[in-house]
Amino acid sequence: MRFIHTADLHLDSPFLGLTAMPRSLWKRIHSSTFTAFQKIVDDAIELQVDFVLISGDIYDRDSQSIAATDFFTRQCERLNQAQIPLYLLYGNHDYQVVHGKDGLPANVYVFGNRVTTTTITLANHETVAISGFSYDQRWISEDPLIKYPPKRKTTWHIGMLHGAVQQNQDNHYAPFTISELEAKNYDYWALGHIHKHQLLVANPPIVYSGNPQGRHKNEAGQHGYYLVESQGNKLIPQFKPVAEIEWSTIKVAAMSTANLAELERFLSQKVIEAVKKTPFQLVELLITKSDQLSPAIQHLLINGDVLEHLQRQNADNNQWWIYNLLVHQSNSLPSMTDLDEDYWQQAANEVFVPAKIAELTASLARNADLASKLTTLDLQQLKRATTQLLRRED
Ligand SMILES: [Mn+2]
Repeated sequence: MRFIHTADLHLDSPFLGLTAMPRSLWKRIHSSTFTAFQKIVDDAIELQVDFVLISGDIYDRDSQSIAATDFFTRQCERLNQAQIPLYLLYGNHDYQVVHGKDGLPANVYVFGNRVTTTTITLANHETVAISGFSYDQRWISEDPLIKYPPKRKTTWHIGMLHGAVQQNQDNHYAPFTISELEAKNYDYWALGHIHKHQLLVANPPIVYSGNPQGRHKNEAGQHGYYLVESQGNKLIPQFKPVAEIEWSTIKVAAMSTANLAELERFLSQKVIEAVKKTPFQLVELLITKSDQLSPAIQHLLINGDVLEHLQRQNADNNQWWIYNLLVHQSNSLPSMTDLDEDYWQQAANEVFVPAKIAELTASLARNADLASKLTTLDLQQLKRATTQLLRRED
């Protein structure tokens, strides 16, 4: 058996806040959520997978654009032509009351608003049960796991779920615990909601596919989907990058100079040396040790002139674009925008809860003593220390 697990397509994401870039680049960025999914469908057809799973947030907004629904229907039709079934559910971004399959082609199975289980028989006669549900409202605060059935007597059983691990507070996204998922004895959990791809558990796999295309700098690094293949009685996920555009940060210690042109040449050169060649990189340039520069140059760094010069000087290359330039004064923590601060708070709320810490420490430290010490630490203290660590300059 071979299938694709993806989620969080966020089709038609607006990419707010990116300005002053060449029109062709803007178009490429703006269509990147579409391009990434198109590539997944290309791969599904080329690899002749048995089926495709999408674990929620197909659309970025609950009021979907016509461009997005048209595009998605066309891609489903391509899979239909290739006789590849597609199983999908809606998440907190595209929640809706599900009535049938809403004009999607015959190969598409849309999970309704209650947990249901559907079964498919593959060409090799293996049977696969797939369980899941769609959000009918933005928030689902109850633990959905009680509604998922125990493992069926099929060859494989896969759980699909859009949600987040239970926390102390703000459990709005179908809160669950990892042990609850494990207790179902399924062969694979195809999760959606968290945009960073990761295996919560390796075997049997409990997997966030992440979103196939990062949408802002907090979604840096590689984005793609998981290709899952059976080996004996196990399912093995393999990450496949597809993102058209990757967000990255390049940190450069300022050189000591009073000459603006020289500084700009130096910065361009540093970016060229550090930048990844593929895919296209949206670079945030982080300048440290700026106190070595004259006040006049520091001013030009901060007021945006240097960024504008660098953008103009490097406008022709088709591998990267500097979309932002930040200056760090020595000994200060990098500042965060309000948006970043929101994401930080959201992530921190999810991480700094006793259950999560216990889970993390248990896997980090097989030493029970150390684990118990870590779990008795004051959470606020731990949060402060981690914030310092994550925001420090090097
Ligand atoms: Mn999402």
